[in-house]
Amino acid sequence: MAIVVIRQDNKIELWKNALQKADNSLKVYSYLEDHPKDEITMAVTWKHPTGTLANYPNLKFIASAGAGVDYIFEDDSRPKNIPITRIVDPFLAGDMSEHVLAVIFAHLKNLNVYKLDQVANVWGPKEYLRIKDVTVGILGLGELGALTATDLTKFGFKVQGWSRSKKNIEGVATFSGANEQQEFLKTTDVLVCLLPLTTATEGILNKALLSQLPKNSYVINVARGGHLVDEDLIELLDANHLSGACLDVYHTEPLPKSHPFWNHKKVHMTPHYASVSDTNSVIPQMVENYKRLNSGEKLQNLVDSDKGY
Ligand code: NDP
Ligand code: OXD
Repeated sequence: MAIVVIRQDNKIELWKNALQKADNSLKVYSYLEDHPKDEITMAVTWKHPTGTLANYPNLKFIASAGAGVDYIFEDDSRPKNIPITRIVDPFLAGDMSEHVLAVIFAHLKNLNVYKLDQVANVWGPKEYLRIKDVTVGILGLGELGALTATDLTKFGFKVQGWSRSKKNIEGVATFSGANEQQEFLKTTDVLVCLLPLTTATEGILNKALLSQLPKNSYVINVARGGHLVDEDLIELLDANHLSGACLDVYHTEPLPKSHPFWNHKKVHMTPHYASVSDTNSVIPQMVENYKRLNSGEKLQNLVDSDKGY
């Protein structure tokens, strides 16, 4: 029984060492080194190269090193009948909430526009927004969306959220399902997307949906690039229906240099780093799940394969 770490960024050794340090009885390999493939029962992965999960004949479960699992479902060659787990972690949720708060405050006070003015040597005072006049609407009221919503209420924002099933969150107006989406959108000044990417949510941030927001609304996508129809966003920004957008995630990452977002004055970009799994905090849940796997107990933070999240 052994664990393989599969990721394509420069954090593979960090994860391998952190797992090993958490329990030195574990056998942990990087997928890049020589390793006994038939011994591997758990794969700890983040955006693995397509096809790599199929290399392990005795794989018993796949642990996503992030909250999202869309990239696992996209790999058709993955072993299909084994459990998938994901990260649920207070730092991951807290870091996302802090990111969204920072973006919203920058929007209220025009900070990104002033940065452009500064670069162009322009002295251009602009009207700003007050917290009490702004309603933030969050698509997705799960681990990250619910905390972000609650934190926003503490600063005095009016907050509402939309999810698949009805929620009850203190101080937050909640909407659910297709029937209540229009009502949610028409009073949302700042829209934050914190949905998982599934067949049901792909392309949800399209012209039909974004047009229902009031004029001058602002859009924040911190979920997945696949939620957004890029051309529709640009059309609504250029038509001055939307006042701006802040994006952390893209269809292709890194975003190709030729993409129009790079030079669009109303698009503010961050490089998919709104919130990142902290090994110190999340490794214990991975080790616990490995132990549960070996003793036949139910795993924590299981993904529902039918729903895709
Ligand atoms: P959760 O699974 O905890 O929450 C998902 C929420 O979306 C739930 O409220 C769920 O509703 C709702 N939802 C799902 N499908 C639909 C649908 N079809 N219609 C309406 N609502 C729907 O996810 P997390 O909060 O942990 O994470 C959300 C996403 O954030 C991740 O999947 C990932 O893509 C992204 N992320 C981005 C990061 C970044 O750095 N940019 C970092 C971490 C995550 P219900 O509760 O009823 O099931
Ligand atoms: C995640 C992410 O899903 O970092 O955890 O995007």
